[in-house]
Amino acid sequence: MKINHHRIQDTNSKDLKSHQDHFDFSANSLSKKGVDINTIIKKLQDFQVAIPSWALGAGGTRFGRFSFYGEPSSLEQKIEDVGVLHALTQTAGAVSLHIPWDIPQDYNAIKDLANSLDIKFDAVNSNTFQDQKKAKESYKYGSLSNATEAIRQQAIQHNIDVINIGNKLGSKALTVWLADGSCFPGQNNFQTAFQNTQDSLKAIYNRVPSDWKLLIEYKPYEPNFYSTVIQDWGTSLMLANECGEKAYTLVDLGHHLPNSNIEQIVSILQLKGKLGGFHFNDSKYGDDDLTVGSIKPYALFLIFNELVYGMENNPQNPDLAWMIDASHNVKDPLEDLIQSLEAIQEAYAKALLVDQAQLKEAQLDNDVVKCQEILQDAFRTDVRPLLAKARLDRGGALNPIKTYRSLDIRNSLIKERGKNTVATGL
Ligand code: LRH
Ligand code: MN
Repeated sequence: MKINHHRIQDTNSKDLKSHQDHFDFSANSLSKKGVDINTIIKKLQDFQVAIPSWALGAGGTRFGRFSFYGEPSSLEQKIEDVGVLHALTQTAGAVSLHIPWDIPQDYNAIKDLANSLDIKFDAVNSNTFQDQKKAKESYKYGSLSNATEAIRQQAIQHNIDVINIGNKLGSKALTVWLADGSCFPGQNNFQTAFQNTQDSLKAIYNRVPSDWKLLIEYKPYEPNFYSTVIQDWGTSLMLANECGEKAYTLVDLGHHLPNSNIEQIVSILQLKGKLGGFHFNDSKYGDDDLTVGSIKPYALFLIFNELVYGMENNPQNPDLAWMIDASHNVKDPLEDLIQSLEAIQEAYAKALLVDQAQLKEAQLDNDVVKCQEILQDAFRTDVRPLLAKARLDRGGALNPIKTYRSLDIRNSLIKERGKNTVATGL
């Protein structure tokens, strides 16, 4: 399904007047504060987030999975759904594939389809946390960390295969997340598991093309519940440093123990030039993969405040890979992703309103109250008219959820695909 831009403009027409009033008010009050609106709008338009190919169907847990029908049952249909998100939001201009869930059958056809929808291929993800039917070795007790060399070799070769697939699509990064770890004390030798992982990552690193990045994703637990080999940012950083300059850490917001100060982690990784990218989502307890900004919007704002500071002051850190990693148990996957994209844009826009020079001055004066006032003034500013303007000027929807519903897209997808299609992924 491809959305015709005129249909989006039609749905916008009813809200254009009220949008203009809101925008004029915002532009007026922000300009009075010396804010350069046009620069912010340009930065919002340039901020493209990759959609996870594994999160376009209904997610599920071990307790159950409830479909939304009309799910994409092929990579082509997944790319089309990302196209719908991008047409409405103008900020979903990339997709991140997960292998083997999304192995292209016809590379040229897939690339042409993505091109026609202005979708780029961001990082490709390997998968050594599940056994494939025809696989010779099992990853039950680990992959890159496994004590058995034949199993490590199979996992290394899989990552090399994923690089080759990404290369044919124009991707420029490989994301490695390992479930490797243990469920009980004594089950693993921590040092052997770490050393094997380091050596295996180096073998993969040596096959990473010169203009690519290797993104090493950490996670404290699940599916292992006693230890995880790449458990935290420090471990990921150590492994990235051991690999070399093309290796970086990947921060999945849901991969932190309760009350972790993620904005501080982000700040220091940028200072060290080793922050490679994000998997945006939100969570209340564990790796809940909930809608971005739905639980801790202020924490997301504080992370973007560090990102804006880092993008201005840390030229040693490369451009970041912006990706969503979510799972949808009770929401229409496309509506959930639209809300996540909105929350990311909102946090970024509010962070761009922070007067970093004024904040630095207040910090040097130890004026703690003023520091908080500067941050919260930005956080409490309604930036939604700026987001809408950024979308409108690029042909997007003033209100993507409203347009998604008034164009009755889910039912059109059900008519086209039926009720029994199931998307590959989580
Ligand atoms: C692990 C993870 C990783 C993906 C998987 C789908 O929890 O965040 O990024 O490979 O989800
Ligand atoms: Mn992730």
